[in-house]
Amino acid sequence: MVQRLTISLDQEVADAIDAFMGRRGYTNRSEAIRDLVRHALADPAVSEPAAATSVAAVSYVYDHHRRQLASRLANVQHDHHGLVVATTHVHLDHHNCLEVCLLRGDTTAVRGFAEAVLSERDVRYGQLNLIPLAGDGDHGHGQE
Ligand code: NI
Repeated sequence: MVQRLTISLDQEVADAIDAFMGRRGYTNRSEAIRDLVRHALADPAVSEPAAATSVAAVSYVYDHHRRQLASRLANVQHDHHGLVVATTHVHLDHHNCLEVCLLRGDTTAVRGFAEAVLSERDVRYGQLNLIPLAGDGDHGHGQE
């Protein structure tokens, strides 16, 4: 069964959808929006109720030669040392580094960390994968 919904969008959002359609070769707006919504709903950070604590992976690529970006990103991590469980750094080529930070802690703090890192100019392909933890982070590995 198909349901028809009428939605209102800002011009900016409508333009972004059209640009997305162009890049991916969609000819049908409904189809493009349906796929975007499906994708968003598959993200537990979107579809599950907000939890007080979360685990997350923040991944991004940056050019370590740019404006002391490497040391600024390291500073962000040190400022949130209680939140950062581990960081993996891969030297992709002469300029580019891929970093993945694994976080665990207060959901608001996790989002704040991701925003601080991903809003840095010259940080590219930034992505936050956030997994809410049920029951305050204790999902009971058996009875302890
Ligand atoms: Ni590197």
